[in-house]
Amino acid sequence: MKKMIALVLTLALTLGLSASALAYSDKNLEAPKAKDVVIDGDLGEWDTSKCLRIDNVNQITDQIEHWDGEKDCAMEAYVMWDEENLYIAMKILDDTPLVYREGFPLDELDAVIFFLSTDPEADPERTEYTATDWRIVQSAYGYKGDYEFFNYIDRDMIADNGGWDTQGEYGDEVVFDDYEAAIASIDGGIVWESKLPLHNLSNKKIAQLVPAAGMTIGFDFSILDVDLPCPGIHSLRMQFSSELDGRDRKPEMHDVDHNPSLWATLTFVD
Ligand SMILES: [Ca+2]
Ligand SMILES: [Ca+2]
Ligand SMILES: [Ca+2]
Repeated sequence: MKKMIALVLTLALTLGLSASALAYSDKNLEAPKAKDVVIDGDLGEWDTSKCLRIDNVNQITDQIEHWDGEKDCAMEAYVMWDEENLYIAMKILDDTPLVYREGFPLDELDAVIFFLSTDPEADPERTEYTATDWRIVQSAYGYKGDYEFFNYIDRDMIADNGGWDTQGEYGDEVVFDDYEAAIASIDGGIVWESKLPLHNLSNKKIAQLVPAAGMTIGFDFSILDVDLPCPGIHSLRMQFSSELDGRDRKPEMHDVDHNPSLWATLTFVD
């Protein structure tokens, strides 16, 4: 009888766990409505009471041996919205921020990645990207207080990408129209403020997302950190939705690059 109970419990636990792991993570970020945001690297006009944090060892999905704690790599991110745009700001702690080298793939440098679905009705249990799932890599190059920004939108994992193909994979490219960004140095890192017009994530086949209060979408966030770019060195990677244990970490263990059901969520609020 005890064995039977144990078996039933194990089964229930297994089913429960696999169900929750395959319908977005419980982690959620609330995005307040934007009012008069100026993209200048100063977050004085932002509501920073709602934030997501990436600062925990459980969130490392690659190169755990290269993490020296929060001073090395950690971040807070904030999102705000209006009907036409997402505003995304980050406070990044990094002892050597904005390591960039021309010709390197952006995901082997200092970068951040936004993951989002532009379809609020998308099935949270989907285990493959669809045309309305986006993996957007952002990086920047700074020299004497001036910054250049680069976007890379990876669509290679999507079977039917709706005619919106991969762009910016070789770096040194601003893919988005009307994209605005600004960076300011802070103690131990940087503040990065940006505006992403949502018309960029649409075309004749892919409807533009129009945020509204109360709407929830699939969403996630990565930070990549490298402090010395050498060929073959991969960045340390941390993922908002990840809760991995142990010292053996590979991105495939929490494969948000291919499986949106592992993502967290974003809720638009007033
Ligand atoms: Ca500002
Ligand atoms: Ca670092
Ligand atoms: Ca770095």
